[in-house]
Amino acid sequence: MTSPPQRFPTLSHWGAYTALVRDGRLVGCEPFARDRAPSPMIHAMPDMVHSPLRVARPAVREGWLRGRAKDTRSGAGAGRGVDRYVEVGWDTALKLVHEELSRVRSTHGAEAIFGGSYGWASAGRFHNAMSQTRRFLYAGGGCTDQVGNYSWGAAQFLLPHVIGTWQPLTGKVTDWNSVAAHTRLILAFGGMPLRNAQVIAGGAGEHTTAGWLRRTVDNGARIVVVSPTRGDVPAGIEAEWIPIRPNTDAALMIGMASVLLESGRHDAGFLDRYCHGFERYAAYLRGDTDGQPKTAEWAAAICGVSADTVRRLALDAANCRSLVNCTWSLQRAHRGEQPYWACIALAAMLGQIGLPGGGFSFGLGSINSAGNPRIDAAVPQLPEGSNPARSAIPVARIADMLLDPGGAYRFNGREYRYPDIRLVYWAGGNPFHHHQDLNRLQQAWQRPETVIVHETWWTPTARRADIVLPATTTLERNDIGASSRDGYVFAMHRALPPQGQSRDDFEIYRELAAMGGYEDAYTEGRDACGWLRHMYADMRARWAGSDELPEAPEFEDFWRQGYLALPPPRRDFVLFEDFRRDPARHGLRTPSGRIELYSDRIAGFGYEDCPAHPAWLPPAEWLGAPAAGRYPLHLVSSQPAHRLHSQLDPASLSSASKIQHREPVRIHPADAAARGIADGTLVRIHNARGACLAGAVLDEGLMPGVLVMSTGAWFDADADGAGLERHGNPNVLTLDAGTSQLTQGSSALSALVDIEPWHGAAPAVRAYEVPVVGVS
Ligand SMILES: Nc1nc2c(c(=O)[nH]1)N[C@H]1C(S)=C(S)[C@@H](COP(=O)(O)OP(=O)(O)OC[C@H]3O[C@@H](n4cnc5c(=O)[nH]c(N)nc54)[C@H](O)[C@@H]3O)O[C@H]1N2
Ligand SMILES: Nc1nc2c(c(=O)[nH]1)N[C@H]1C(S)=C(S)[C@@H](COP(=O)(O)OP(=O)(O)OC[C@H]3O[C@@H](n4cnc5c(=O)[nH]c(N)nc54)[C@H](O)[C@@H]3O)O[C@H]1N2
Ligand SMILES: [Mo]
Repeated sequence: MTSPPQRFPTLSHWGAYTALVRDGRLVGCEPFARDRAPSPMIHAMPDMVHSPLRVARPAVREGWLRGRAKDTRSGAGAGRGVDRYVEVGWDTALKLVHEELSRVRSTHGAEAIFGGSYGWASAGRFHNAMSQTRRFLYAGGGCTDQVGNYSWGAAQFLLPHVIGTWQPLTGKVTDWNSVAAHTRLILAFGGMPLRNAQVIAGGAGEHTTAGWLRRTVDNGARIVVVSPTRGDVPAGIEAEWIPIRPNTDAALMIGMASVLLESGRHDAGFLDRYCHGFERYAAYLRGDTDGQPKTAEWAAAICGVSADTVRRLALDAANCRSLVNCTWSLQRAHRGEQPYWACIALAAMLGQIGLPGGGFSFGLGSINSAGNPRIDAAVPQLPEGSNPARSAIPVARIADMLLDPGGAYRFNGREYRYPDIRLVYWAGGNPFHHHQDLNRLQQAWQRPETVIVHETWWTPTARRADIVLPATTTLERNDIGASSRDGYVFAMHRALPPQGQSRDDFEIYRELAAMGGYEDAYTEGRDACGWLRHMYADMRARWAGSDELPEAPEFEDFWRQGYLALPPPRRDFVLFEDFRRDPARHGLRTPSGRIELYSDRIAGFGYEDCPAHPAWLPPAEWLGAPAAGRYPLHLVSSQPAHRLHSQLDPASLSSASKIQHREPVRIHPADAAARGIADGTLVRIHNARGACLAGAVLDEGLMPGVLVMSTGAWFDADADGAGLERHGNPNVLTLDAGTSQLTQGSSALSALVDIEPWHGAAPAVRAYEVPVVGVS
C-alpha cells in the first residue's frame, strides 16, 4: 500500500497550490482551496521539476575554456550556441566566476558588467533571482543595470509626463467592484483574453477576472472588444468583436475624439478644469496643423473599421458610464506611446475620469489581479541596495548596447552612451526568449568576453552561456510569496531537496561574495531563514501602523497556517477620484498639475517620433506601410495560453498544444487558401530578419492579413543566424527598435511577414537537447 503524500503549501506565478510529495518526488499539485478558477499550468510542475533538462551540475563551455587557456578571449564568443559543455565541480565553477568578475571589474570597471538580468524568474519575495543578482552585483561594486520592462516599458516612461505617475500600470486602476457596479460600456482595446489572466508576477491566490467580468455583464454592462482577433473576447462572456488592423488603435481613438468634438459631445467643463493643452490637441483633430481633419472616415481608412462604427463607438461611450481599457500589448509596439496617450485624451473628452466605473484603465485582462479590490498593505520585500556604478540602459536596448559600445542614444529627454560590456551576468530571465530579432541578438551575444548564467533548465540562454550554474526551483527552498495586487501572503514550504547539484541563487551569491570579501554587505549577516523572518517582521511592523489592517500573526503561526488573507477594502478604489474632487489639493505630478493633452516638456525634447500631443504616427511595420508589399501579413505575437513565456514549454500541457512539435500560428482561411496552406500543416513564416517553422491553424476569427502566434517556444536555431528557426519562435521575426526616443520600449508587436507551406521533411526540433559532453 502506498503511503499518503506529504503536503507542502507553495505559490507560483500561475497560482497557489499544495505540492504533493511521495518518496522524494513531486507527484501532484493541488490547487489552493480558495481559488475557484485555478490555472491548469500548476499541473505542469512535476514534468519540470524532475525533467531530464535540469542543469544537473555546474558546466563550462568548451570553447570558452580553450580561449581562457590561451588567454585570448576575443572571438571566443562565436562558439556560443554551438559548443558543448563540460561539467565541473562547484569549487572550480565558483573560482572561475569569481576570477572573471574580479578581472573585468579591475580591468574595465564595474559598468563593463551587464547585470540587468531581466526576467520573471519564479514567485517568492526572497529567492527572487533578479533581486538577488542586483544585491550581489551592487554589493561587489556595481554593474550596468536596466530600467523599465518588456511588459509596459513605453507606457512607463510616457505616463508620468501625461498623468504624473505610472501607477495604473502596476494594476492599481479603478477596481472591479466599481466597474461591476457602475460601468455600462467597456471599450476593451486588445480585448480581455482570460488566458493572460492566469498569471501575475509574484503569484495569484485566486483567479478572479472571469468572475468579475461575469458580474459586470450580469449587471447590464456591454463589452466591446477591439482587436485583430476574436480570440481576445473573454471565453464564455458575451461581447461584440470589432476587428482592427494591428497598431492602428491610436488612429481609431483619434477618430473617435474628432467625432466627439465635431458633434459637441466632448465634456468642455472637464477639459477646462482638469486638463492642460486641449486646444492644441483639438487643433490637431480639426486638421489646423496639417490640413488633415481626423474624421471618422480618415480613421476608417487606417484601421479597417467602418466610419459608422467609429462614430457609433464614440457616441455610445458618451451616452453612458464608459470605461476605455487598453491591454498592455497596444504599447508593446513601434510608436506604442500614441495609443496610450490617445486613450487618456479620449477618456478626458468623455469627462468620466475619476467617476465610479468611468474613465480609462490599463491592463484589465492583461494579467490576473489588475483592478483587484485590495487594501493597501505592505508585503515582505528584499531590499536590493543601490548600484554604485550608476549605469543603466532601457531594458529592450540590450542588442544595441552589445553591438555599439560607446554609441549615443536618446531616452526620455537625455542623451546617453552605451557602455562597453565585457561580462554578462544573468539569473532568472531568458533573453533568447524575450528579446526581439533573436538572430541579431545572437550576433550581439558573441561580443562579451564572458557570459555567466544561473539556470534551472538547459534553456536557449543557458546554452549560450560560458559558465552555467544550476539553480533550484521554488519547490526546493523556503520562501514567502506575495504581490502588491493580490489579497494573500503565502508561506512557501520547501517540498523537495535540491535536485542534482543545484543550489539556491542566494547560496551561490553568498559564496561568491565571501570569495570577494563582501559577504557581510551581501547577506547583512543573515542566512535564508533569517531573511524570511526579517522580511516578515518588517511587514508585520508596517501592518501594525495601519488602522485598516489586522495584527499579523507571529512568523511561526503564519508558517504553520500557510497563508494570510487580507481583509477586503472598505471602499472601492476609483482612479483619480481625489483629483476630480479637489484638483487643487490633489493635483497630478505633471508640470501643470493636470492631465497633459499637450506636453510642453515633451515638446522641449524635440523628438519627431513622439510629438507633444497624441498623434497617429505610422509604425515602421504595419499593414499600411510601404514594406507591406513585400511582407503582406502582420504577425501578432501574443502571450501563450499554456505556459508562462518560455517557462513550462517542455511540459506536456504546452507540448500538447503544438502541431508536429511546432508552435501553432493562426491564419485567416482566405490568406491560407491564397497560399495553398491547409489546416494542421507545417508552414514557414519569414521576413528579412529571419524565418521559422510553425503549424498552421485556420481561424475565421482573425482580421484578414493578420497572423497570431504565441511567444515562448524554446528558440531552436543554429548559431550562424542565417538558418531556419525550427520550433516556432516569433522573435526571429520581430522588430528590434525602440518604440520612440522618449521611452525606448520594446516594439515586439510590429512585424510584417509572409508565410508559405513547408514541403517535405522538416528538421527535427533540437531545443530540448542537453549539450553536455562530459566531465572536466
Ligand atoms: N515577440 C514578443 N516577445 C516578447 C513579448 C511579446 O509580447 N512578444 N512579451 C515580453 C514580455 S511582456 C515579457 S515579461 C518577457 C518575458 O521574458 P522572461 O521573463 O525572460 O521569460 P521567462 O520564460 O519567464 O524566463 C524566466 C527564466 O527564469 C528561469 N528561472 C525561474 N526561476 C528561477 C530561479 O529561481 N533562479 C534562476 N536562476 N532562474 C530561474 C526560468 O527557467 C526561465 O528560463 O518576454 C517579452 N518578449
Ligand atoms: N498565460 C499567460 N498569461 C500571461 C503571460 C504568459 O506568458 N502566459 N505573460 C504575462 C505578462 S509578462 C504580460 S506583460 C501580460 C501581457 O499582457 P498583454 O500585453 O495584454 O498580452 P498579449 O497577449 O501580448 O496581448 C493581448 C492581446 O492584444 C491583441 N493585440 C495585439 N496587437 C494589438 C493591436 O495593435 N491592437 C489591438 N486592439 N489589439 C492588439 C492581441 O490579439 C493579443 O491577444 O500577460 C501576462 N499573462
Ligand atoms: Mo511582461
